[in-house]
Amino acid sequence: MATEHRIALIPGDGIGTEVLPPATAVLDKVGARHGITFRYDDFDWCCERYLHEGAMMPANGLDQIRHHDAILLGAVGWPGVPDHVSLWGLLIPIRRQFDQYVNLRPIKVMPGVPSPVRSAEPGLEFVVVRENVEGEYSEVGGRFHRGFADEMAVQESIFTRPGVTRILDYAFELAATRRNVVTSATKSNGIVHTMPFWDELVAEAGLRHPDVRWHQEHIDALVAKVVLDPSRFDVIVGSNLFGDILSDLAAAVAGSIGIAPAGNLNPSREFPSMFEPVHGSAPDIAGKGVANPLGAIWSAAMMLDHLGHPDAGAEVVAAMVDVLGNTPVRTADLGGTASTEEFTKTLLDRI
Ligand code: GGG
Repeated sequence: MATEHRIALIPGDGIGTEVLPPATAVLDKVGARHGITFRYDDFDWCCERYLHEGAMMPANGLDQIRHHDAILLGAVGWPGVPDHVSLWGLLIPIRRQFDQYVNLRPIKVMPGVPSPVRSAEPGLEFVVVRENVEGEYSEVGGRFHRGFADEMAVQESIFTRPGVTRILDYAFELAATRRNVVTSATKSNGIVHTMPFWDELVAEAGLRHPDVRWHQEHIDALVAKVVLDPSRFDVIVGSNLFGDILSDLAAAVAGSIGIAPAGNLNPSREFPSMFEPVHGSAPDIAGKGVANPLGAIWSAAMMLDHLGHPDAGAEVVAAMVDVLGNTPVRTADLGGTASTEEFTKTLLDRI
């Protein structure tokens, strides 16, 4: 039976506009093989809009996309607009309003993509589960005595029992489908209220999931271990800030942040989930047609999984592995000379 999905496309800024067309081309091709059609609605919400109209998206923007089946986003951020303005004007309202409290970031060493870490063999994989709607990403705080010698800034973090419990349960349940190991990242020797609270809730989650082994690591020691021996990890769970930093680091360990995908998931499915490459808008290469589209394409594969088409998603990932493992075609971030278009064509030919 044919299935149609309505997808909100938000290319955003810089290379975001260059990597979404390859992702939709891949979706259309794999969709045709599986009886899935996609109807795309484009939203030009970006920093340029902010510069002209004073807002990254219209006041009713969230209402415009709340009934889509999913959101595919490119990248957010551009010189001339402070990063916190673009992030809080677009990405964060979407994550929060649609209760996308899980940021799922799989890491995989692909064949033919050398890792800077000697022990990271092709096939090595683990996943970072980032809490996505609270924690250190908070508007609570303020700037005081601006312009005076005693100027200061105060920033509060917010960790709630329901918010931390649900992300930990998600991580433990995910681990139960994998290698049964959760590593939790905190810094409870230095941050004395929120982080010990998180650690206590990890211990409680461990009691609810007795078959899953768990470890607690201070974030500083953990990043060193991820670089030195990534093979020891399976599911790493962390707060909004720690999960963000860890997953960029882990993507670099896997060879390039250009490949890494992310799903901002609303597990209850009351609202659409959003899929986006981990990389940003990359102003240094934007407009040159050389961006690696794999982060966006892999994110689209995660979207297929989420929409109930795991076979189609797996075909996309298999085609990625095929191109990287069996052809020399690469974009510049992976040491090649292929343009975004050439790379995408090679991939499409293998789906
Ligand atoms: N495609 C991801 C992107 O553009 N990210 C911009 C960014 O700064 N993200 C920070 C975050 O995910 O919290």
